[in-house]
Order: sequence, then structure tokens, then C-alpha cells
Amino acid sequence: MDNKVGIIMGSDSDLPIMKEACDVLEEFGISYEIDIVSAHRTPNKMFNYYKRALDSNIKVIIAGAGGAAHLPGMVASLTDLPVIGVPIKTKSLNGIDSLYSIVQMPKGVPVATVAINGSENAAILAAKILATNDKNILNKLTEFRSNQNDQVIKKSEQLQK
Ligand code: RP5
Repeated sequence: MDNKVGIIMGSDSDLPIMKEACDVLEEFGISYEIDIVSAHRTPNKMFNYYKRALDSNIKVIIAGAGGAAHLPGMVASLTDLPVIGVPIKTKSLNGIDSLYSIVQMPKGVPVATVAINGSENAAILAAKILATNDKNILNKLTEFRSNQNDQVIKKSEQLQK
């Protein structure tokens, strides 16, 4: 079975942002499972998610949540898998609430927090974690970095003309 990334989010309203992580993982040819798991509205599903993750060969979890964004931290407290938290931008506080909720974890329960709405970076980070044990993903990451470098150099050269 392929190593997978588990993508979860607190609400379907997070989906447009979390979909960007799916697109990146597809570019890298990485399998993933995606679901809605709410820390507050479906607590039992959240408590059981780590078992499902292990059964599905999930090696990294990306968890997006907004507002009182407890999902990434709670999932991190229940599993030894690495958890990457994506703070979702909110209408009332622009996602500062989400960011602080996710990043300010107590010692002993780390969540790797990306920028507000930074789900693409969450996917790249997940790819890097899987690449420590997967040459194909590593090669794709190297190509991605090289393309990124070339694009910026090209823009810079155009600017100098
Ligand atoms: C969080 O509450 C979700 O992650 C979402 O970002 C936020 C708002 O959820 P909805 O009211 O849009 O369902 O749990």
C-alpha cells in the first residue's frame, strides 16, 4: 500500500483552501485521503481518526481549521504521526484567531503550523516528510525547486532588459 497523506478539515467551508493541498499532492503523485472531521461537532470521529489513519497507511496528517481551531492540536495529541496545521482565514478576525489557536501548542504536543490559508505549503512539507523515505517524491521535489528557481531568474532577467 502507498504511503498516504491524510487531509482533514473542521468544516466543508474549509474545502476551497484545503483543495489546494490536494492539487499539490496530485502534482507530486502522492496518494491522500480527505475528510471533514470537526473537533467540536464530531468529537468521536476525531478521537477515532488516528486509528483510521494508521489502517490507511497515512504517514502525515494535514489538518485545516478556522476560528477556535482545535482540530490540528487535538489530533496531534492523539497520534504519533506528524501533524501539519493550516490556519483558515476567518471573516471576523482574518485568521489570526486560527493561527494563534494552532501555533500556540503546549510543550510536548507539536503541530507544524503553516501560514494562514497556506495549504499548498502544508502539502509541500508533507511531501518533504514522505520524501525522506521515497526517492520518486524526492526527485519530484528537486524538479519543483529547480523550476521555481528558473521561473524567478527568468522574471528577473526580463526586468533587467
Ligand atoms: C471551524 O469553524 C472550521 O474549521 C471552519 O473554519 C470554522 C467555521 O465553520 P462553519 O461554520 O463554516 O462550518 O471548525
